[in-house]
Amino acid sequence: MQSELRKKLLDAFAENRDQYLSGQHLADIVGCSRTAVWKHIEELRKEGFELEAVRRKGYRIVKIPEKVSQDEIRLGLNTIFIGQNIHYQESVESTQKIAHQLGLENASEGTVVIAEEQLSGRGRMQRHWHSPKSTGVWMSIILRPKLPIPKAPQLTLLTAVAVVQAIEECTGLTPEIKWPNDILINGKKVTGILTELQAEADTIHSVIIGIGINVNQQLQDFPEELRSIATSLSIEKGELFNRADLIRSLFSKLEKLYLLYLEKDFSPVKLLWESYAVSIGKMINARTLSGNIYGKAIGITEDGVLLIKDNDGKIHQIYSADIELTE
Ligand code: BTX
Repeated sequence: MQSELRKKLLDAFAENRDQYLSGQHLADIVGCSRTAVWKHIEELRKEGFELEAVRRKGYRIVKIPEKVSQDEIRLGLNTIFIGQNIHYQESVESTQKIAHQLGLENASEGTVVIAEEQLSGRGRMQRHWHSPKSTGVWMSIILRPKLPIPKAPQLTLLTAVAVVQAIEECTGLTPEIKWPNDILINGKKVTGILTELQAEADTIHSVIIGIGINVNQQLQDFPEELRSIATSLSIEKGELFNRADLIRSLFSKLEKLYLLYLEKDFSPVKLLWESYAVSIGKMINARTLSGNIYGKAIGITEDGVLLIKDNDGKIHQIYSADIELTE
């Protein structure tokens, strides 16, 4: 209830960004007393919002804190379910871990866990994901599609498309996707996606999609070993970006694509994915658990499996691998 009121209040400020809204007007919109409005405004101030109060005019939002808590993200969020329920913490081991727990506790679809920093952020195969404080987007989203397990990798590709679209919208940069889950700008990794499942028998109970986006880091913020392979939106564009804007855009793109996918299956998403994919048509080396495969990446299947044609003309189906472009 409290959080419903807060959402209405923030929506009112978002819709009237540069205007003063009187206490009475806000109370009417939100459906509470003027004293309750005042209390919420005090709480927003404690969270770092700067709200100007002018006699006979009312309140106006002057500055939004550079944080990615529930309130900053909700300011102008236009989704139906993704991001409507946000678990925010300053510092966590890994947002994936918390999302898994919430997944088991029947958290609603679209619930998001988000943190300013991760102390043990993880990538695929238990690799480490560098997640320094307040410079990137470190979050996990819970989806509950009614799908058979083999279709789950499609959601990784779908998420990659949503991330690329959100980055395009917020920065004007156009990243490329390297199968299956790397998002690159100028050949360097700007985002990683980790899709994990909670399944019973052969049905998906929930899909936990972990997304790590490097936003405002500068080169020296990366450890030495990542400097030649990683980048951030700020390094590429030479400006700082508001992370909450990027997150809202991502939620909106992801929700649209996900609903399209549930209605029309993978084909429309596959087309979009292919339009951003850097690896298709190139000679690549795929390091899989059962060995290296070298050849031309000729496309992905309807299931999101990568097809490589080797020098003998044999076509290999790759379900999971690290890909290296060799040209
Ligand atoms: P991945 O296995 O494809 O990539 C991991 C590799 O990427 C590392 O071994 C390292 O070489 C490199 N790397 C580590 N940190 C960074 C970084 N910040 N930027 C660029 N390259 C890096 C990719 O796995 C999946 C990453 C998902 C991360 C999200 S963050 C929120 C959620 N919580 C969590 O613990 N993981 C996910």
